[in-house]
Amino acid sequence: MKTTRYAFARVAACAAISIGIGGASASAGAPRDTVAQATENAEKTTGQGEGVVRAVDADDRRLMITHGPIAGPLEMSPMTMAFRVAPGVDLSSLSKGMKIKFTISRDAKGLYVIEDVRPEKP
Ligand SMILES: [Cu+2]
Repeated sequence: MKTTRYAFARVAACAAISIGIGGASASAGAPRDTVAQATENAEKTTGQGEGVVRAVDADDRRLMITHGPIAGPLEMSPMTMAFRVAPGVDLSSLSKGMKIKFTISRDAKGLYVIEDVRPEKP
C-alpha cells in the first residue's frame, strides 16, 4: 500500500487543478448537498478515455491511470493521474498494467469520477 500512496501523491497536482476550477462555484452559495443533488439529477456530462492502469486503490476507491487524449467537454491531454471511482464500478477485476477504456464525469466539486471501466480484450 505504501507504494500506491506515494504514487498517488506524485500526481496530486492534476487533481488539485480540477479542484481549483470546480471549487469556486461550490463554495459560492448553495450547501454542498444541494449542489451534488442538482448535478446528479441533471444530465451528466461524460467523456470517453483509454489508458493503462498504474495503481488500484480499492480502499479509497481511486484508480491511477495513464490516459490518452480525452475529447469533448471534459477534454484532457494525455497524462497520468488519479481518478475517483463511482460506487457502482467493480475494481476487483482491475490490476496494474491492464489496458482499459473508461467513462468519466465531473462531480459538483469539479472532480473527475470514473463511471465505467471496460478492460480491453487481449
Ligand atoms: Cu487527466
